[in-house]
Amino acid sequence: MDGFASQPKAAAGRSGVYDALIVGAGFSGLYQLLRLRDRLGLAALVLEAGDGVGGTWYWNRYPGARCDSESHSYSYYFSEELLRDWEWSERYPEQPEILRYLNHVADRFDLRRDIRFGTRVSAARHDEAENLWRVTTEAGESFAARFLITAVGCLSTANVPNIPGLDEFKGEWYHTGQWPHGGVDFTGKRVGQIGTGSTGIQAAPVIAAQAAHLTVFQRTANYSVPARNAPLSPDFLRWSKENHAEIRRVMHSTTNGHPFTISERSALDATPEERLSAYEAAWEKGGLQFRAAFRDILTDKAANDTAAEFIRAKIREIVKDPETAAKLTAFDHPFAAKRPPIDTEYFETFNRPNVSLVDVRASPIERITPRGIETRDAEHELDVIVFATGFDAMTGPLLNIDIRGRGGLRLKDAWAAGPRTYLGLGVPGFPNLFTVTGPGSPSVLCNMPVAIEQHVEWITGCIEHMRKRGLGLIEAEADAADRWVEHVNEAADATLLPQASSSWYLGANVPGKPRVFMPYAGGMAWYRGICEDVAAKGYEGFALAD
Ligand code: N01
Repeated sequence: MDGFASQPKAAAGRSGVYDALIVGAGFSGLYQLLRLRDRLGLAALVLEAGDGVGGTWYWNRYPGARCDSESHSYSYYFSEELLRDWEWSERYPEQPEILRYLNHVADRFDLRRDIRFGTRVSAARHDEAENLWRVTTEAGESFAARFLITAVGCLSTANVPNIPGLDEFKGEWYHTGQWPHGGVDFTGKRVGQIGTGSTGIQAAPVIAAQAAHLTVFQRTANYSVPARNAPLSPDFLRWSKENHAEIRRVMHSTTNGHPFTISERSALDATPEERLSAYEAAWEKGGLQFRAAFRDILTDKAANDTAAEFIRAKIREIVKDPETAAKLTAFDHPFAAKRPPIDTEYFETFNRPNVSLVDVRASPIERITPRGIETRDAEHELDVIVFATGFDAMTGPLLNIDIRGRGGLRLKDAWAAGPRTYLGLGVPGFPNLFTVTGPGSPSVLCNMPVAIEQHVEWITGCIEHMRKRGLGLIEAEADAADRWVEHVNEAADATLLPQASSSWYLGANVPGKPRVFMPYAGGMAWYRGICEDVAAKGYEGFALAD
């Protein structure tokens, strides 16, 4: 095939050669399919491991699973009709409601007919002679396409720590990211939960309300701010429907793609009284916007200390047992240097008589026994273990597929020292591969739908550009990727984010994973400008060919 002339749909079906294969039917994959198929008229197919749409939200069904972005911003903004159709019920959308939303999108735009469910991609190889990606699935099926677009999510590869003895545990165990679809009944059970990240902080209060006893195993004390979830009022719903353009404008103008702006004031310029009053107001308001109370919370350690101290004092006020409060506030990193959770009565949960906290930094988990979890100092008898232990983030879902580029180069080898991309969109040595929200893009530091829409639209624009010019090949240049990786590091170093040594942003939660700061911390709005500029300059930093 020379150049790039779209396959007629029926021809693609017969020959098995598509214009584009998209891996994953979550927020990214659904929108990518819609753009390529309905806007460019391409033959595109989505391959999805699950039996339904939803991606991350298809798998993460753990108790309390809810998004930390506010509902009215956790939506696609590409369609006014879709925005008008859909009504969220609460300030933060709960997992079942997000799944209903994504199913609604799939139905409304008739996407299912181009999605193959129950199809897990195991390998993808670039065939240089034919300039095609050849994709194989776990079941042994083969597909081919000019473009391969990964829409595999950033937090989709469950990280179950390798603790000796798990095989011998007589009870049940679950990872929050692979939760049984029928749910888990904790009634009368002694439950142990390992992990106190965003997931664990959402799950613990809900599990505690049902279980006979909950033991939370905490390795790193985590900050959290009340979410203040509540039903959305008719006034708010009306306001948000009448102000889509303005909400979109704010989301597109800010660092994190959320519908609120960050204060222009320094925490250090405020008097102690002004600071306290700003933090009190932010605490009352709740949610991720707490960190927007001052502009330098994420860039200046002294400013950050003021926020950390405020939260520490709040936790001490809430938690009645001083020893438990001390464990919960023994922070080893600046506030929000790890992704800051928001919660519904997380700290209050430790006042319940059926909840206890084990500090596994002081008394590490040594093994899992048939009866429970053994730490250095005690054996905790359990009926259920919940691993809220996070994900092999960002690179995990990509490296789980055996992706091979030019000359058989394995992505695993190309990234042995850490991910190396250009804009988080392209990888040198891997022509015609696009990575939606890939490492090196703002992705997880941004309200995800905002990051996803920008990537999908950029990729679509790029393919359209190639088609108009009869070009069939695009590949990130090695020196452009080197410069980008350097810039990603500089952007991270300008913040306090790399100071959280156990953060998954750095890959530090997975033993043996290279410690490289993966997401782009320079801000979504800034990044969007860079991508637009690259496109305006004829895709500068990418090599294009027939
Ligand atoms: O995972 P995490 P998560 N022994 O990696 C602990 C998004 N998210 O699923 O900090 C003992 O943050 C680990 O301890 P430590 C969000 O972006 C979004 O909670 O490494 N403990 C930590 O406490 C979030 O950041 C929503 O010392 C072990 C926890 O497990 C991301 O997903 C909701 C351990 C893992 O925390 C990941 O969050 C939920 C071990 N061997 C999540 N291994 C939304 O609202 C790990 N831990 C959209």
